[in-house]
Amino acid sequence: QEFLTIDGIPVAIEGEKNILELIRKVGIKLPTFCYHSELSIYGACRMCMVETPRGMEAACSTPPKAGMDIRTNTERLRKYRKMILELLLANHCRDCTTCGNNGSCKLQDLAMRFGIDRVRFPNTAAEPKLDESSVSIVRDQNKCILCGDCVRMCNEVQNVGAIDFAHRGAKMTISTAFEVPIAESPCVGCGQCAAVCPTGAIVVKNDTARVWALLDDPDVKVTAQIAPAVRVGLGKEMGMEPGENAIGKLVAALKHMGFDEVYDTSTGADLTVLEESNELLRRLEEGEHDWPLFTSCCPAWVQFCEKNYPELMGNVSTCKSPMEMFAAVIRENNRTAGRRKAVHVAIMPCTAKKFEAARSEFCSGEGQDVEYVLTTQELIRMVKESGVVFSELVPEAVDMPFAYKTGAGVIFGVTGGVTEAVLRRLASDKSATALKTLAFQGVRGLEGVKETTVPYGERNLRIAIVSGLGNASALIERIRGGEHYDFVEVMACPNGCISGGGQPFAHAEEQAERSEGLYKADQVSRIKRSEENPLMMELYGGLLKGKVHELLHVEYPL
Ligand code: HC1
Ligand code: SF4
Repeated sequence: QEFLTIDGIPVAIEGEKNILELIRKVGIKLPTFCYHSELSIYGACRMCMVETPRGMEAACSTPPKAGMDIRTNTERLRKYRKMILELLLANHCRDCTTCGNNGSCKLQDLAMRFGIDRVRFPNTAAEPKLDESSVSIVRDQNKCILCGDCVRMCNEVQNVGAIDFAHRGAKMTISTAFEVPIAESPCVGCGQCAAVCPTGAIVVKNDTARVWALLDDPDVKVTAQIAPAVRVGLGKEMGMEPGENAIGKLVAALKHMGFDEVYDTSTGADLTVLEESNELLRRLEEGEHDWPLFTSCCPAWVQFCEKNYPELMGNVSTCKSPMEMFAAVIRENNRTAGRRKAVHVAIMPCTAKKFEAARSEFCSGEGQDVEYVLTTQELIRMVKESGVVFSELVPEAVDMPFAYKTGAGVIFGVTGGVTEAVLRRLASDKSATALKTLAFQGVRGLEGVKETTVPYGERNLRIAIVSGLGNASALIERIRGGEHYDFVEVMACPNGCISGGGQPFAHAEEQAERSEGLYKADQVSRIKRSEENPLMMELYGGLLKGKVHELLHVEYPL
């Protein structure tokens, strides 16, 4: 075993890539702007400098060596860190109280932590330079500190390449190609750049004011649906444990804020399971299709496919996403009941859902089926604004007539969940043991690429589950190279919706807790298979009769 010392204490080296990981392992919160373990090392911000006998070194880009003597908190380092912060603040706006990232900004946080009470240099910050062209995210170049986290996320993890560094020296910025508005770039609105941005340079588009206005209108009935991943994504800001399931409190909070009826998107997911399994079965019976069948519930993936692999759009399931299936059913229910003006709002972990809601495919004569999408971050803001103490709310149940859901619909929020739910539907053995065995057949876990083979009748179904668009691209290249898959689940965000761009930012440990939270919710669900949801039988025998195609399926332009 090899050791080095950190602030005089011997620490074992256990395969860490850099000394930053070792320092954090022993519980020292070394500051960084540009370090994310899942991204390549950039070493630009210099906040993680430490002293070694060789001098000052950036901890993120220094591999550990036996015998190293590392100091993390010397007078020289403190001065150095303060200087970096002051220089950043010298050309950064100081509108913290009105910034979209107020309270979750690393620059603000570190300025406070290192006691920056004045900046010795004149402020040269330029006026805000907003790009509001996207329905999902808003960029303000003048709040950018050039850490490059967004660029590496968009290029390395998502393989989208919508943004990059442009110009040199003091003129350096992050830009789209030819500086076109972000909505005209290859961006798919996944929001992962906003999730890693340490300042307010990229934030989630804020629709809270519009929803408040709606809630105040007595002539409008406002309904809501809550996505699977939202319930486990609230975290400490709402007084919850990481990954704690807060669905009951969420319903109570929404009711308090003025929503008339609140439903669970998991009910919509049950519809998706039934439709998607039918589609797969039909394709298997017909046998002449191009393979595989790709899932369609993630709007950033659908847009990525449209923009980059249009020839594969015929392989993308015709199922609407659970959010849109459910919204169409709710609209139809309101129509047949002759209800007063009704507007539907979806609470999602996802920034791309804002784009999905606005697509013409999901609009009827009455407007968008989902009028507004609020991300988890926006919902947290609204709850805080309302004054409700979330942690003290008494949990409430979702409303009739759509109060039934299954565990299968809840696990949609984590990578592999859609596949597991579909396989539960397809399995001929409906025993509890078969259900448990399925969970151990390679569908669970937070790896970016999972593969499994499941027997079905005479044949074996080859299945791939990918999260992160970079992983999707790599798999598509293998499929183009001749590899065969029957079914492929794609979620654009690494780990699936639990890590959606609209969720509060979470490190790997908290993401694992969110995943655990959804599987626990499934475990305590009385009904675990979508086809056993009593509401499904009622819907197919009633409201959906003769309308399955119209309400539950979509034709994206090929
Ligand atoms: Fe998702 Fe889905 S799982 S896409 O990640 O299929 O956003 O949570 O609501 O629609 O159900 C998101 C989550 C969500 C849909 C479902
Ligand atoms: Fe790239 Fe996603 Fe950000 Fe768009 S939203 S710039 S695709 S990371």
